[in-house]
Amino acid sequence: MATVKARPFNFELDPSHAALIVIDMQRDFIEPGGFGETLGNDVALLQSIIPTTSELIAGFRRAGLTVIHTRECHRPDLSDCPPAKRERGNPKLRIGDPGPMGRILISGEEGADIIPDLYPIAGEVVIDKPGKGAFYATGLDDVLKTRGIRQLVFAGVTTEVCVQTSMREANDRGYECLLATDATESYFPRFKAAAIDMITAQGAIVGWAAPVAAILEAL
Ligand code: TIU
Repeated sequence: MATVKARPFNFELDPSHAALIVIDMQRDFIEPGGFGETLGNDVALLQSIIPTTSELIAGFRRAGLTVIHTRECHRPDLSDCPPAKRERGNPKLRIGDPGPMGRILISGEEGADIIPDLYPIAGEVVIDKPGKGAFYATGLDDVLKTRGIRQLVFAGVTTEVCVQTSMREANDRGYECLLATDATESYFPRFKAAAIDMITAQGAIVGWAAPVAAILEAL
């Protein structure tokens, strides 16, 4: 066990049963011309966490621990994209439309892939997910159970959408969840702060939160 100084109280990290989950660090959310920008967001905000997320991934790799990456994306025929998701709002481009990085949020297109700075290395699991949560309609739970994983450290984007949804799904499945606060970001700074507060309130009702340096120190 290794103690991580965390909110709302210390997290006892058991490296032999822990994995890092990096949520949706895709070009479509972080670079101009992708899904995030078509929704009307300033994607530059998300770029600030690339160095810290890279350090966190490197720390897990150095320690020989499991690193899992997710990508929010859909099949080219959109058969796994509910019309309610595609038709929501008034974006410039919808899921499946052609954009500067290929079709928006479609598996296999440049925009749906993970940004080069955080690219998975050989042997790391990449989970493609059609929803906001990483467990919905994916094999993630099986991957984790097969490896004996019981604790999950979360990084990625966006804090209050795909990260928080995935943490809630994980918490309900019995995983202990720790959010890396400077390796996650939102298009809305106040939503990030509120999400961290919600997750850690009521005695870590969803999970714990700690900066990357505290997690690396414990590793
Ligand atoms: N990955 C993820 O968070 N998907 C989103 O659509 N996030 C937004 O904040 N829009």
